[in-house]
Amino acid sequence: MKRRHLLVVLALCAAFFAACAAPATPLPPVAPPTTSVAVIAPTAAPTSTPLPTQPPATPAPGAPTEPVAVSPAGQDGVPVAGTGGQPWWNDTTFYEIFVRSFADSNGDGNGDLAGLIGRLDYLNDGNPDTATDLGVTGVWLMPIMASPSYHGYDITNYYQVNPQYGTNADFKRLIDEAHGRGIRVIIDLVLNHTSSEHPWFIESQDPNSPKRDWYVWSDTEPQGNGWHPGVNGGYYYGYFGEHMPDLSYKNPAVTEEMHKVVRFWLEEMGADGFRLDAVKYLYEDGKRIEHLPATHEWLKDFRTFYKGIDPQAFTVGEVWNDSGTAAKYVGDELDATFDFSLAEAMLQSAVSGKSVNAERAGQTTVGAYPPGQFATFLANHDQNRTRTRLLDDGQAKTAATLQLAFGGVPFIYYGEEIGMQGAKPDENIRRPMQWTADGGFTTGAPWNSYFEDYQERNVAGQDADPNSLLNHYRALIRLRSDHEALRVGSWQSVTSDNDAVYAALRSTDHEQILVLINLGSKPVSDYQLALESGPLQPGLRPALLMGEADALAGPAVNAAGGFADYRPIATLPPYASYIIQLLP
Ligand SMILES: [Ca+2]
Ligand SMILES: [Ca+2]
Ligand SMILES: [Ca+2]
Repeated sequence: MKRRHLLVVLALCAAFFAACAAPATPLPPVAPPTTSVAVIAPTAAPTSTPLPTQPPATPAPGAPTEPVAVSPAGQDGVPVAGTGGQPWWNDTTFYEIFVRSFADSNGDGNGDLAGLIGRLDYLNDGNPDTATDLGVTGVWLMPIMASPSYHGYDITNYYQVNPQYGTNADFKRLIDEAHGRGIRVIIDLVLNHTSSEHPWFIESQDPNSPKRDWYVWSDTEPQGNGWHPGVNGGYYYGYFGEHMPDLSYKNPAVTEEMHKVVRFWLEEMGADGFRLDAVKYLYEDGKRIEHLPATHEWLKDFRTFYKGIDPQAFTVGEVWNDSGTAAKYVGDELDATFDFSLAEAMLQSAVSGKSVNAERAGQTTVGAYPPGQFATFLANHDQNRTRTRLLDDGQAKTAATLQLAFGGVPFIYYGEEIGMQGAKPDENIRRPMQWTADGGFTTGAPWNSYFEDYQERNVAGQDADPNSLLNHYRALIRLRSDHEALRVGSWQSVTSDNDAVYAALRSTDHEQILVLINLGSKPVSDYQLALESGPLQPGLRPALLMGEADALAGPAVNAAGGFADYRPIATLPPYASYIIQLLP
């Protein structure tokens, strides 16, 4: 009860922030609030009233007094508390954190939860009146459970925080501190395999142990990859290597145990959901190792299980495939999956200076998933860093706009917002966060060295530069939080006759926004935009939410609600991002 209440309060806080935060750029008349607005102070303590239907009793001073809109049921019967009947995660901008590399509180060179808590104000200070924070409203923590490896994807105890990162009490404190700032916390959950040092697996090495069939064993060496000899005979399956034996989900005891783990993190530890690692590999059958029907069936049951504990809990899966394949896991299985194809296409458009990749992939994504139920990103902890794949900060800015002005649930990999660099091997794409010209990650010797440019490229330096990549990210995230069309609006590709110009229309019943980007390194004057049909009404007045222009033209709306021969701004400078609200 208490937990559900906290979530609702969080959702109300998010709505409050969205309604009250000032736009990043002062502009001509802003559209009236487009959502029914919660009236509650951001830091209000939970009251005794269970929601979801009751408005909070005491309005914050000066807050609007419209009724609270908490939709009782979403598209699939799951309670939602977000804009336009969408779940809360569509109102959220996430930030992926490798705890070991983010902030070290005790000088041992390893980042930890206390260090992360100390840096939460950088992510979101909880005060809607300040724009000096990044403004993210969710974090995904890469694995924080006990593990012998630096990365943590091989777990030895699913019920204990990695002692190098802190204690379970530290995690609960992180949850409190994050929630107090309007930040939700999801954690990596590794279901497919454990560490070979997990007590379950050590026991399983004994052919007569009751844990033997918790893992995938064969008496004889099977054909195919991923089989490793056991110390007491037999061969075990470990797709990701001998140190990561696959659990056997044919055994109901394994499912039961993992349900216990999920219940523990949701109920006792207060997590808001999970990023599910390597989820397409759960079941295997001979040489078939991914996307097995049994995996899909398991995830359907899993959904029933975790939504039964917390209907607001969020799951996002790693299914590293094309959009259509990844989307098959969404709906009655996971809440969302990461869209790897879209990420690749956005980077391709940014680096080539041509809009075609992002436009086509955008259409594919929108067609493949239930509205908004996909996670966007540019690069994650398994890929070369975004800035390393791009030529300069200008391209990093256009890539950021492509992502954050798209729909879905955006995730930003830590350091991406300052253009941190790094190419594989993996340790080099997971280096310490570059806070200051001295590094600023630890007072001791960092577990891994900073990237070589940390003295010039760091948070402190970019904080002071209004044109920095960091401040571009801050502005984009703030606009997304302030404008429902950017969060949950439909996405329509707008045709441009110049292949360097990307344009899209984002619209809800209440708001229309045109996204316009010059992806190229040269100014563009010869371009015309066209939208065959759309939701527009004649007489729209354009207002700039991002970008600078001497003059701004509105579209001549046609009978089908679209437009043709539209050039909102005479000349688009290199790598310029414009976000234009179309007001009635
Ligand atoms: Ca430490
Ligand atoms: Ca703030
Ligand atoms: Ca497996």
